[in-house]
Amino acid sequence: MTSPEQGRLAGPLSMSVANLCHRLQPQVSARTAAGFAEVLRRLGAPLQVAVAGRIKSGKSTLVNALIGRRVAPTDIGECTRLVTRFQYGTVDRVEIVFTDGRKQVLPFASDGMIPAELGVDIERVSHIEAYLTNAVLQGMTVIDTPGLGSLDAASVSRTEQLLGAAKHRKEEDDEGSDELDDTSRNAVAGAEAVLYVVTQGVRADDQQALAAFTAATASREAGPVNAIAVLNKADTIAPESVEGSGGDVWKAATLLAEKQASTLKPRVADVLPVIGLIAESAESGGFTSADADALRQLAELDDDVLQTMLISADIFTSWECDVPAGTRLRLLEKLDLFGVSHGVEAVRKEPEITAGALRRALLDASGLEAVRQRLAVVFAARADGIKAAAALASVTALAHASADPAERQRVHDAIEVLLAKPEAHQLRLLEALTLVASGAVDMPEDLSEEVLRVGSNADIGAQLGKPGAPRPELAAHALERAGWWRSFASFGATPAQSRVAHVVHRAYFLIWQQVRDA
Ligand SMILES: Nc1nc2c(ncn2[C@@H]2O[C@H](COP(=O)(O)OP(=O)(O)OP(=O)(O)O)[C@@H](O)[C@H]2O)c(=O)[nH]1
Ligand SMILES: [Mg+2]
Repeated sequence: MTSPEQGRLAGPLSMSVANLCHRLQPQVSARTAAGFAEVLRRLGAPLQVAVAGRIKSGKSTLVNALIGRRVAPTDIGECTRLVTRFQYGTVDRVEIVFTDGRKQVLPFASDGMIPAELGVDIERVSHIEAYLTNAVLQGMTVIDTPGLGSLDAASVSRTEQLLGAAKHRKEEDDEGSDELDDTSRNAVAGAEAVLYVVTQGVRADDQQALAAFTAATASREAGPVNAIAVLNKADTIAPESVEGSGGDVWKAATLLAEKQASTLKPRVADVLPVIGLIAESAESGGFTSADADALRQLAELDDDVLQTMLISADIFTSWECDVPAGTRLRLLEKLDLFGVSHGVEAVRKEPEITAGALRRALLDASGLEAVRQRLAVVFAARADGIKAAAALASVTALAHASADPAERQRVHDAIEVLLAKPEAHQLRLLEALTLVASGAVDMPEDLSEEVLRVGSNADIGAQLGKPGAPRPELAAHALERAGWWRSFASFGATPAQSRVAHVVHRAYFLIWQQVRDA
């Protein structure tokens, strides 16, 4: 089958789901067929990653850092109350999408950002679509969301709707129309993965939002498969408040993040500390050579003086010194006190350091690289499974919503056939992975690690823990592990472990077949 979206499908399972939709389309009602068309469109699009979290947790700042461009308004303005989707486009363009489906082009502000104020009635705005040429967006669509826990009920409901938590607001009265009704729209509109932003305190509504998301994104318990969390604003943590930090900010952040990970379990696998503000400045061109010069000037100051200035933002900007107050304010906005202090240290260690190397040092200090890597491993490697699972959930929901029992049956039968295919095994593997990662099924640590390795990598060498090994060795190893897991499933495992073990056994078996036939 050839359709435009298939060239970009995430993998074999997405391909099977796409084929299912194509095949069924002529056999179902116009309304269901319209839903399938939407499912197909989404299957072919990059993974939809929502950046979610409490108000002012630094979501938009992190979005800018990830895209590598300061484009999402931060701090104030109407836009922080709206959902903005950043997707790849061949020309930079921003559109306001209204609730009635109408669209209006929105010119960029003079600083290249999406204007903070839209100049339209915000009550009638559904969301903003930003098409950008940045290459990162070819791999994923990033969705900036308004803060949860804000006082503004409208923006909360916009986010919850996007995350799939919305109640179906009204029953549709347009029976027979080809338009998607709310049920279908919600079924196909939910984000597929979430980057959850928390700051120092994890509260009840953080848990709630994550729970709502995981419940909505997959027909099965999804958990750590499609959610990762970051502890943002790591620079603002007072190390004295964290036992065992030894006064080190990053160590304190790491310890705190570990604690939060246990609180947020099983919704997320772990929590990575990050400093979004520094990452944004380093990645989006915000940190300039003039800023590097200013850091060099500050590095010349007497250390006692500098340490005093770094006690608070007020002292830093109001202290009498040779670096102009305006310059200091600018540094503070881009790096905050921790970033300034870190930058000065880098200069002192290496007085000849270039602006580029300084930018690189700041980026390293921000923790963004680890977040990117995690995104790549967790989301990119699992995109096929995640997208296919989301698409199947939508297809199921569309069938459920259908008034025709024969149509419902036809769709369910087709799904059954699909689930029996070898490529559908990765859905079961994702499920097993979730059970193990969340601790719902207890496994000895080395076995847990093995399950995670097999389930989290796209490359066979990496799945087998033997990257780059020759094929015969990979085949032999896969076969050996397949046998081991089969006997573990039969002897020595608890019933829950046994179910996981069967899935892992089959995963190894399929890997063995693949390597053997390659
Ligand atoms: N010190 C520090 N400040 C940060 C960091 N990340 C963001 N900020 C600041 O926090 C404020 C809020 O950042 P935003 O990115 O607008 O937060 P948001 O979560 O998008 O806010 P809403 O959309 O209004 O909910 C801004 O002043 C940022 O500069 C960080 O890592 N460290
Ligand atoms: Mg925001």
